[in-house]
Amino acid sequence: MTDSVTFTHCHICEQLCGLEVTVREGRIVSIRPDKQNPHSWRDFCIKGQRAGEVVHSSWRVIHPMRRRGDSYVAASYEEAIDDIAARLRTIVDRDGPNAVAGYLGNPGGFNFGLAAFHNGFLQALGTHQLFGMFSIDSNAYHVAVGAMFGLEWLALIPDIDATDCALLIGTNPAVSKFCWLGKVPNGWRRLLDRIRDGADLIVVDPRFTETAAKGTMHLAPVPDSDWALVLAMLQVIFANGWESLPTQARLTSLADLKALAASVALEDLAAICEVPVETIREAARRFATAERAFAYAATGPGLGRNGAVAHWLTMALNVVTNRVDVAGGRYMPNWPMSQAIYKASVSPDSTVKSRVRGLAPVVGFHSIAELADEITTPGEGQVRALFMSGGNPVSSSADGGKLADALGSLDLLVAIDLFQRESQQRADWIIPGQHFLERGELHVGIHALNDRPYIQSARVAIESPPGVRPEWTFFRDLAAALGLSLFGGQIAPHPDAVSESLLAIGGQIGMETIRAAEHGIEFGERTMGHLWAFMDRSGRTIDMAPPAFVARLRAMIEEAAIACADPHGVRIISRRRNGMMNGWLAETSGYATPDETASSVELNPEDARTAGVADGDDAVIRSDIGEIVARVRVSDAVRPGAIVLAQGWGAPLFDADGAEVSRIGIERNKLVSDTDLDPLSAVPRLNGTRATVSRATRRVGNSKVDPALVTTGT
Ligand SMILES: Nc1nc2c(c(=O)[nH]1)N[C@H]1C(S)=C(S)[C@@H](COP(=O)(O)OP(=O)(O)OC[C@H]3O[C@@H](n4cnc5c(=O)[nH]c(N)nc54)[C@H](O)[C@@H]3O)O[C@H]1N2
Ligand SMILES: Nc1nc2c(c(=O)[nH]1)N[C@H]1C(S)=C(S)[C@@H](COP(=O)(O)OP(=O)(O)OC[C@H]3O[C@@H](n4cnc5c(=O)[nH]c(N)nc54)[C@H](O)[C@@H]3O)O[C@H]1N2
Ligand code: SF4
Ligand SMILES: [Mo]
Repeated sequence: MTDSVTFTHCHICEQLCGLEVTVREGRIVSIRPDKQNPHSWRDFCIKGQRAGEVVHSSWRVIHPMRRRGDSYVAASYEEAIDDIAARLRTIVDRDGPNAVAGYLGNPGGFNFGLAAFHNGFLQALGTHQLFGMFSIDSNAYHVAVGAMFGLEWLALIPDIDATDCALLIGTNPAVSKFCWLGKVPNGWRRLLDRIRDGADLIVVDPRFTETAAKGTMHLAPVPDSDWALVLAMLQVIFANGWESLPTQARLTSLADLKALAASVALEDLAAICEVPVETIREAARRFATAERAFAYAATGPGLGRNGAVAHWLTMALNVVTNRVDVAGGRYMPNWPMSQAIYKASVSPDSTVKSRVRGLAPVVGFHSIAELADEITTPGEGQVRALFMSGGNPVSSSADGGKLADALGSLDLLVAIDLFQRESQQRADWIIPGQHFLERGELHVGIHALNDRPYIQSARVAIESPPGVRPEWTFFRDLAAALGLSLFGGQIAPHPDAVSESLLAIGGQIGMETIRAAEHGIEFGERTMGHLWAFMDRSGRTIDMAPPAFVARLRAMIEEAAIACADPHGVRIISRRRNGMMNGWLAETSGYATPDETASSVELNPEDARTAGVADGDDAVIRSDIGEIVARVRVSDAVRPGAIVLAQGWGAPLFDADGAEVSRIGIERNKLVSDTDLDPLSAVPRLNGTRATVSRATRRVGNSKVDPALVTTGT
């Protein structure tokens, strides 16, 4: 039998690496980088390489599964649609459409058909109860650029090749690969080339990361204190007259920003972030006086409780040193339609505040940290049904234990996933996910984040297991059963029709041309100045000191003064691992990479001594809301006062009968409160979580979990 070879791209992270997939007798035998793909293949990594193991995993959900008591029975799609439609009718008739909610996870967002139809279905139903993973990923950035530029979806790509100084704040691209709200293919290696040619790389991270190891300067602030560090840098820049303002756009409230920066003594700001004054001065000097530079903050500060202010100040740093929309700085990708496309393709347009806490949605979604309370708090609009599409918030979001209990109390929980994990454990229905290698689709939304005009349509590399249908058809059929018209009846109910309508917004390239290009197509030159053109067209100025941010910063300065006088335990931060994608792939590449201990806590020798623990011991990590036990790894790479727990581990897998078959690692987000949110962004304190460490008398694992089920994953 001959092999069949398909050229497509990976859908696991924004890099969308070109793949060459070989299938023999119905099985994937190799996945290689598609070197004819002009754009992205150089990032190709173990996650894409081992995607075939996910496709062929024996734990995959391969037919709709219906809950009977504590286990599941296989059912047909028709039975699923009939039952779910009937239950929804009852719920909506009784409680109204806002009793139905949705959660779209990260892989849900990477799945064009699923994202479009999940959102489209819930919008057609008329609910505002849409929860998204942005609140545990990027909200801090969205609210900051929204307040400054009027564009929550603004992607500002770092122009790595032309930069003389990269200031990286809470990002580890040596592992994560420069893909967060904009992407630079092969960005890490391109940056290494620049450094070799003499560029500065200043890394701000409480851990001496793989990225910091290649840097020219490393600053290790206290977790969640980047705002103080960046404010101090602004102060130094203003005091030395190093600012250089952009001429293409008008700035408002710059005087307020300057006054704020000068309002706190440099020594005090240095004491808050615990970075020496001289180091701050030097970093500010290098950044501000470099000919071309960019500052880039990502999830490190973004997932703390002070993230929105940190992101605002970082962007302000770029603006006052003229690093925006210029060579070597941060630029808006040159798709005239990129913003429209991205917004329209992934997010609904909702402005309704949340019922229980009264918080505004960000990019159209409520914070996932609000979901448990929305489910358990009685009253009109109480959530009674939930569609969970390609996400695992019990592991990925705050207070997973509380959320799991809330999910268990729903009248209807429908999960669409490749596997049954703990978020799906109490689902009434599990609808099979279709692996990305089984999907032919054009994800215009993610492609709109490219650093240059490039696009590729994914192709089907292998057929789905018999009977597994595209996920979007589930929502299409459910809408039909309920008599709902999707997309306002304006677009045919097919993902290609949605893609085409989005492509038409820009009118730059058509579907036929894209489909004909097996390895993707570059269709224009990279140009800059698009942000300024947008600001000009919309008559906007850049707000350098948005009032809500100023008020919050003032409050933080006061809080910090108190916190400094009251030394506490340690603060937890996260790290990503090569073989994992957030909480999935543990079952394949996650534990295939030897350094990837799932159940360890990394801490500084000083903190280990204080806690009375040594390398290899087990330690209890206790926060305000819970405790876990982890294996100690003493490491000089972590600054004192910070401890590192890898995020994403701890997702158990269940087999088709509902019994648990595998548990790897610890569920660190069970230590994070779902009420202690950044008031500007509604992000829980996933980084900077306060905790104490002490010697454990029992084995590694979660307190609520039978230790016998726990493996160390090494
Ligand atoms: N291999 C792999 N790659 C991935 C992913 C994955 O799970 N695995 N996930 C993808 C996703 S969804 C995203 S959003 C991107 C994210 O991409 P990044 O934002 O680069 O994510 P991380 O690699 O976690 O880097 C965050 C860094 O912030 C540091 N940090 C933690 N708290 C603080 C703080 O308070 N201040 C500062 N300055 N630093 C802090 C951590 O030590 C860590 O090194 O990565 C993507 N790429
Ligand atoms: N402490 C801490 N917490 C974090 C982070 C951190 O750095 N620290 N990072 C955060 C970030 S950046 C993110 S993006 C979130 C992610 O948060 P989530 O999106 O909620 O979590 P994931 O682990 O990505 O969810 C993956 C689920 O999607 C399923 N899946 C994979 N592919 C498909 C598919 O094609 N179809 C369907 N239907 N399902 C699929 C997987 O089986 C898995 O169950 O986690 C956040 N949580
Ligand atoms: S997971 Fe790896 S192979 Fe897949 S797109 Fe991301 S970097 Fe590329
Ligand atoms: Mo993310």
